[in-house]
Amino acid sequence: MRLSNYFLPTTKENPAEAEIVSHRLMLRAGMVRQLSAGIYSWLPLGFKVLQKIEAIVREEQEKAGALAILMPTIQPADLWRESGRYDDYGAEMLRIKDRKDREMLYGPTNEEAVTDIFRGTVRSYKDLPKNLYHVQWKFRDEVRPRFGVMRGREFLMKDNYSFDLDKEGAIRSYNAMFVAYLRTFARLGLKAIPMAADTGPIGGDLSHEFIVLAETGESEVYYHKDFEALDPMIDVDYTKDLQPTIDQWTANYAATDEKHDANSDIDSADLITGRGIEVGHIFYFGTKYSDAMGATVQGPNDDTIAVEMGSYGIGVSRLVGAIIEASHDDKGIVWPESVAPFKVGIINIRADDDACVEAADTLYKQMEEAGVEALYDDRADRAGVKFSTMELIGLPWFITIGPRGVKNNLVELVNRKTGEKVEVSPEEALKRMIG
Ligand code: P5A
Repeated sequence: MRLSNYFLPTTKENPAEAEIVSHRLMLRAGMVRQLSAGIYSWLPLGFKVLQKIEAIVREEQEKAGALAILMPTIQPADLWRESGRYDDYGAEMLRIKDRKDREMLYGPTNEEAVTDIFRGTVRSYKDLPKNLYHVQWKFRDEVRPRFGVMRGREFLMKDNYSFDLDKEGAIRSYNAMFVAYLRTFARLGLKAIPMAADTGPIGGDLSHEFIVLAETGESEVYYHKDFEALDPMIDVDYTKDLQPTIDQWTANYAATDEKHDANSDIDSADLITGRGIEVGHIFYFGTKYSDAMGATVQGPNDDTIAVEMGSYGIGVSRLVGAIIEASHDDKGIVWPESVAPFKVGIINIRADDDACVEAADTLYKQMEEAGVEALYDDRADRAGVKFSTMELIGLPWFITIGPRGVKNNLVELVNRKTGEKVEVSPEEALKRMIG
């Protein structure tokens, strides 16, 4: 992408309304624009990151056996009356009326909607287990929307729902999601710590939050001092019993919200206090919704069985902010490669020098042809402006092309994270970006 053709409205000034670093950097890097309190438009750079995160979340869901569907954002109030949550949800729910005066709502979550699909389509225990996911916008009229996309009113969530014949099966589904979440967050370059949690308005008796450590996080957590060294179950066989690994893992390393959590085996001397951002939350709630809404199947002995359910959420739009909180420096964002909007930036430091323009154009074209995502700063600006833009938007690599290097067939390859610089030929730079 040539920057002259792109839409990257960056700013130098710190926006006054932004209290935390990720919000400041997202506004300054031209990733999002606020349309109304807690409601954001996503500009090209921000949208690209959002889509990359979504793609990784989806891949890990598919690997764990979940099937993609898409449910609507608008739901009828009557469905929520069946579960009893229409009144429970309170002022967080955005309630609307259609032209026929029917009560509708903008979905804050989809347990009711998915249970409705299930009860209308699945009849027999032979069709179980099933796990359905979607990635869809939600609306929660938060009392205090803040921190940009981190606590929005409209936000993008990956939510999925498991249906099993019995509790044992439901726990298996829960465990598979537990592991899928660890893998998802690891691929996003994050260390996310599971923490036993309250179930709140979703309900149920088993639940874990996944917390990314960040000073600006809204929750206080205690976690094992060796947590950072843990390998989050990178290779996993989903057909195996995951319970022993999860038990061992949660007993020894998972975070708690109180220093002396009864469920934790962690020696209090090994606990570190920190703050964190909740990027995911999983729930097992048994037959809460299937009982209330009549989601039953015919069992093996011709009996009628209410299905055992769980729901699992990842804050996809919140993750954009959480990743920046976890990965930035005083110059700007430092994207992990897996979600970076482009892999490499190309800077021509002398836009008025024909040889430099030609060298930069050529390298950019070769990157395009090789399928390397490159952002080419071909503007007439000063080199300093181009450097600060690249540092601000945080691409993992950038390549600078100047008159001295062009004479000797050399470019400078810079690693955004370490600041390490090497002089290599353009061919070598290209090779490294492909590799
Ligand atoms: C699980 C999936 C649920 O809603 N029902 C379906 C369950 N869980 S949750 O914890 O309430 O939300 C799941 C994740 O969504 C993100 N999230 C938010 N992100 C941005 N702004 C918000 N206001 C917001 N509220 C929740 C969090 O990452 C949460 O873990």
